[in-house]
Amino acid sequence: MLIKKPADIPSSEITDERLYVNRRKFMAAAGGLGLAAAAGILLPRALRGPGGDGGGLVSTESGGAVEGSAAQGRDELTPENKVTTYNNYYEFGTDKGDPAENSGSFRPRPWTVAVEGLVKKPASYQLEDFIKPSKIEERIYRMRCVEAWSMVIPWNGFPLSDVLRRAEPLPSARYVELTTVFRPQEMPGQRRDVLDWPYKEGLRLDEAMHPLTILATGLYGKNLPNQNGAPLRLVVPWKYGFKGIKSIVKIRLTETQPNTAWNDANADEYGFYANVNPDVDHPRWSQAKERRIGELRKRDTLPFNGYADQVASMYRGMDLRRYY
Ligand SMILES: Nc1nc2c(c(=O)[nH]1)N[C@H]1C(S)=C(S)[C@@H](COP(=O)(O)O)O[C@H]1N2
Ligand SMILES: [Mo]
Repeated sequence: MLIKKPADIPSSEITDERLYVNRRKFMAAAGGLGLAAAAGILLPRALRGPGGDGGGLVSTESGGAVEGSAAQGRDELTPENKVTTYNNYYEFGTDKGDPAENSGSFRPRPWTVAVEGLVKKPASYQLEDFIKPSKIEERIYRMRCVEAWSMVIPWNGFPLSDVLRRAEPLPSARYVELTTVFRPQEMPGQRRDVLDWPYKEGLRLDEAMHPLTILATGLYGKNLPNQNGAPLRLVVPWKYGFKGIKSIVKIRLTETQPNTAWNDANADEYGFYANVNPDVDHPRWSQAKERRIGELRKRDTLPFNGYADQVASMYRGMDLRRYY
């Protein structure tokens, strides 16, 4: 995220090279059939979207949402071992491999989540009471980091709106602030002043209530690995990855726009909205293209990460260059 140190650049280049080699090996093993076919993970034309009624299907080929070549429009799942070893989770270190390496002794259970602020029914939940297994569904989402790489991840989770409704927001509630656990004993990164701990994120209430916004409890059908934000993290697929706060302990409804960890650290580079937008560059690099982890060629970045049909209306009339 921060990418302040030039040293980060060579290290990410090294990672890229390794991914290419792995992919080539995989394709060779498949006799040229291709990565997804070999792994049996070719996605159906329509990705699974919100709700079970089919009304929210996210089609990869619908309405011109995906531009470019046919190859560009194909959404293959990012291999699980990439999803769990290429992470941003500064509580465990600032390199992509650090979270997988340094999060082994983090204890995601027992876990308590507080829902508080401008709600009729503030409450503190044990994880088991907070998560209703019957509500857990799979959501295959395209994810896009502000660093211009992307992945396609099968999440397991439930809509954030479920918990917000349960708490009964007061009419004055307009925003939701989420906070990561503070455990410097288990999180070596929190012993350094990389960010103002604990990590915080925020959404406008309508964004938080949107059916695409989920609290994820797992990926690839398993409990979330520590490095991906166990036991509970936010996933907002039309926003840059940094909005996806991990290991959440507090959800607070507020009247005013909450501070967020990245906005506090560098407001010019990381805005509150952070909607994926190919037309608004990060001050130090373009956002027009992205590289899917595991792929060689860059692809065009889509407005709202390809979810414009479902979310653009929330921003009608807003200057998205100002509210980036
Ligand atoms: N608490 C916390 N949450 C965080 C981060 C972090 O450093 N700390 N990094 C963010 C960034 S920049 C990204 S891209 C995503 C990465 O999620 P993933 O590792 O599951 O892909 O987590 C986000 N959530
Ligand atoms: Mo990110």
